[in-house]
Amino acid sequence: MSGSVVLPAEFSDALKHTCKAIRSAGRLRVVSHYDADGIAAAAIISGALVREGLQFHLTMAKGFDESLVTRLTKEGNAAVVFLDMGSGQIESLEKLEGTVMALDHHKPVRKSKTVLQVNPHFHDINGMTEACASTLSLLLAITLDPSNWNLAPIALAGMVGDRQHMGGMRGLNRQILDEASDKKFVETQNSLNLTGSTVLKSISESVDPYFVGLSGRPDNVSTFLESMGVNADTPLGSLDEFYRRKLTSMLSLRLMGQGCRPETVEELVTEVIWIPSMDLNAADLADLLNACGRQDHESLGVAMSLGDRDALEEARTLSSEYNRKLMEKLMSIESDGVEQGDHIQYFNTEDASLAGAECGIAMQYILDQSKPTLALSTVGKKVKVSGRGTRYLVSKGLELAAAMKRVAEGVKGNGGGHAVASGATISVGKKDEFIKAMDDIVGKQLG
Ligand SMILES: [Mn+2]
Repeated sequence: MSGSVVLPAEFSDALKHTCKAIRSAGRLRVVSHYDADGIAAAAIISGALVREGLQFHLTMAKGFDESLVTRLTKEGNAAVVFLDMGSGQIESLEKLEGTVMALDHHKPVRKSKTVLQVNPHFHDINGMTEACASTLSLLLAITLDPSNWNLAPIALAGMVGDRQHMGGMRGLNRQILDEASDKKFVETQNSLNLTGSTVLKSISESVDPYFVGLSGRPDNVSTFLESMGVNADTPLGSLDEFYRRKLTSMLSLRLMGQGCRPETVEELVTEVIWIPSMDLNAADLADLLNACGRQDHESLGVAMSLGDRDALEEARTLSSEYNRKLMEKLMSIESDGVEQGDHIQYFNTEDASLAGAECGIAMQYILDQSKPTLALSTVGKKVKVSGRGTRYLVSKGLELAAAMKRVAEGVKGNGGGHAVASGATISVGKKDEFIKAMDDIVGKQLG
């Protein structure tokens, strides 16, 4: 392995075999997932293939389904590589002709005799917290050619996109971050987890974290900064130590005052990963990739990651439009509150694509911490439900995904997800019944 990344021998072997298969394929079909990690993984593999002078055709997919399999079968590819998916669909992958590879960090069903799987789970490495699809793609890229270390910043954005940086980078991700800083592709610093060209903008435009009374309200932020003697027009990074500390403690106090859980307050100061070549940090890049994915502009995300400045500007426009809509809804939740059940709280929202983010941020920063939150949006004759709890509520017995699944199926809909975040789809007429039943079952879980 190039650089100082240490891997179990079998893991290195799997990467080397995959490299060999890619080189001998001639032309490669690449399929990746449309979220930040998937787009970052696709950008890394694309960059590496271009450097190798190999031809490829990339498609970003919302998920793995039969229509994708049918399409790939019809194409009759000599070689296909799946990124951020595939290990859970091994049976379907085995039916495809040609060389089939999967770089995936989701729990694999089993090993395969015909499909080349690169998956951390096979080597006792946690794929939820220590390696994502962009981690694997970078490892493959640097196995192909160590010059591909310059793609490491994209991988770091993918890790942030999959929330693997929470509580600090670990394992393989940590190794990549350390090596990328040694090689000067990134710079790390513990600082306020905010972005924006001035202190004023960093706070007033901040959606996550959401500061009650300050987010979306530049006049209030001006007064707040004035009271501390902080110049509103200074870039956050140029504040001197004294004011930086003062600002950090005041913002922490505000988050505590608005009822945030201690783990949320702790996230205010994080290891910020600066990418000098792109003039932004890894979290910003992850946000931009998410914005591209959500609005069906994945190729923009790939181009931007590989250094296309126009693509970067376009992605910024998409992202700020998204943040503006999100901010508007959060401010209305802040001022008007939400509907209260005995054990849950809920609100209606128009844009189903924003519901999950609105629900998560409102739960974390604005609403009652003792009740999980549901966001409901009507799409045609269906109601899409996003649900969010907190890690604390999970520790108290909340199993939101199980509740959503059971209650949704009880009204002939469907639901699922994981402990903290989950979703359901039900028919419009069953909305009240669904809310009532959710309230009861969550009450039993937390009781
Ligand atoms: Mn992923």
